[in-house]
Amino acid sequence: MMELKDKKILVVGLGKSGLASAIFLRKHGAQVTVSDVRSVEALANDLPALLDVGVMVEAGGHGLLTFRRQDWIVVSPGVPLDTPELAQARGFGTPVIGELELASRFLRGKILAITGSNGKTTTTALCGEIFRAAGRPTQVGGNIGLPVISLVSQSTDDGWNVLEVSSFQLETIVEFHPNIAVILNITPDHLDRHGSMQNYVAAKERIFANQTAEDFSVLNAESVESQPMAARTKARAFWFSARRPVRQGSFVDRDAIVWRASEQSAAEPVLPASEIPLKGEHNIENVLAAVCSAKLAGISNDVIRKAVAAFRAVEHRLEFVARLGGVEFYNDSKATNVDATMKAIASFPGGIHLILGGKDKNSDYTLLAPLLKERVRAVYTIGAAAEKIEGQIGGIVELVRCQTLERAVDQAASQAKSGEIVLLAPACSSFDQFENYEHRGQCFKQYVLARQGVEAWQNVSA
Ligand code: UMA
Repeated sequence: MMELKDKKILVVGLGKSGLASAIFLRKHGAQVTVSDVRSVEALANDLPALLDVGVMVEAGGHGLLTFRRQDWIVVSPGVPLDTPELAQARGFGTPVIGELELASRFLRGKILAITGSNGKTTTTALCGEIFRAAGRPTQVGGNIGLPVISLVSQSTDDGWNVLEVSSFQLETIVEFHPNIAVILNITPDHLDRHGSMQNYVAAKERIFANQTAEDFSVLNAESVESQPMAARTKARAFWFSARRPVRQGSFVDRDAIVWRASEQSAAEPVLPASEIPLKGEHNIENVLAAVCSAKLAGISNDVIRKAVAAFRAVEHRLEFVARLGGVEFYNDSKATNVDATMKAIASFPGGIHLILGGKDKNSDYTLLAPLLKERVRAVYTIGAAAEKIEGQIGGIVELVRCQTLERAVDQAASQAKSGEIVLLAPACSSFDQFENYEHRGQCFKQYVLARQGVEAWQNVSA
């Protein structure tokens, strides 16, 4: 545990993580300053809660002086680590950690941590449901939306903390130590921040860094990075695969999800694949990873089977929104990279009207070409990345430049025929036009649902 009383601690970034960290630190007696690039006006909602408890706030930029003479610096996940201010602080020997690391110093109970480029929110939510169904005291948090520091006060020694962790959070861990750590998959994402695929993979692998022979690492047998990682981890490696049997772990055997406890044991059926209530092959992998984690935590097949069957898609992940005039609308606003968009497209046989665009993350959209050709009728581009996307996929499918999401929904809805799909799976982050991906997904749903009125009117006038 860290001694916080009277320590000078700077929190960088006043989003969800920064706010929760600052309040936690202040409650434990630290002298806290928060620094954010946003203006006082933009931060207005959060300021009273901080100022009332004696937290100092620097708004409108990070001052070099503010980063001096601190005992600790706690950075929010979205803050890049290579800024001059942080470099200066490190030069003075000031420890720089993230909110996940801070929280893990105080969190009680066991930790199941899940990372991956895609599917981590669904898998985390599903694991949370399975662990709860098994009667384990369970808290769910992390990148899924609730900062881990907010889980500390309710954590108990006999409980489980089921955490979604991102590469941003893993970059700043020091002692964070999950009992079970899962890497679902690694495909290009956040290259604008990490600089290279190698750095991104290395950040993800940090999830295993502090594990010991008492712990479990869970890896995807279909991922090229997995074998070398399994060789490096000190934990016991377990596997999951949607394609072939694994030595120990979970896999698909004919129509069943099965579990093999060790190389010497026979595989036992856990649930029929037909009972998985989620669309897309990628969700089979998510369920396999959740089954593997639950079995490693000693949960019975019967509990797992019931919890999986009762699970519903998480908001903004291939979420069904409405059927209007025979056209189905799906919100996959969380598809913030090319691989996630490919998985979303692959979940439908064809007839897709796809909304793409937002803030580019140095992505390669040409990778979408084969699936676009095969399954997509038209692409509707929005946001800052529109031009780059159009340049890379031009000539493959019909392109409609829409600029805004609202216009894209209108255009796609009017072009789609009965039996076809309108899919928001933008392959980009949302920050050019929205607060975050949740806000983008909410707006999409609002625009779609507003069309119910349009549809009703058209039916009457027809
Ligand atoms: N800021 C600065 N200086 C900078 C950069 C940002 O002051 O150089 C400020 C911004 O002005 C803003 C604040 O930092 O006020 C935002 O901090 P943040 O981006 O870390 O956002 P939080 O609200 O704290 O949310 C974070 C995660 N955000 C990111 O990783 C970008 C949330 O994940 C997470 O749910 C939340 O903590 C709780 O744990 C979102 C995300 O997009 C969903 N994650 C990425 C992903 O899933 O791909 C990794």
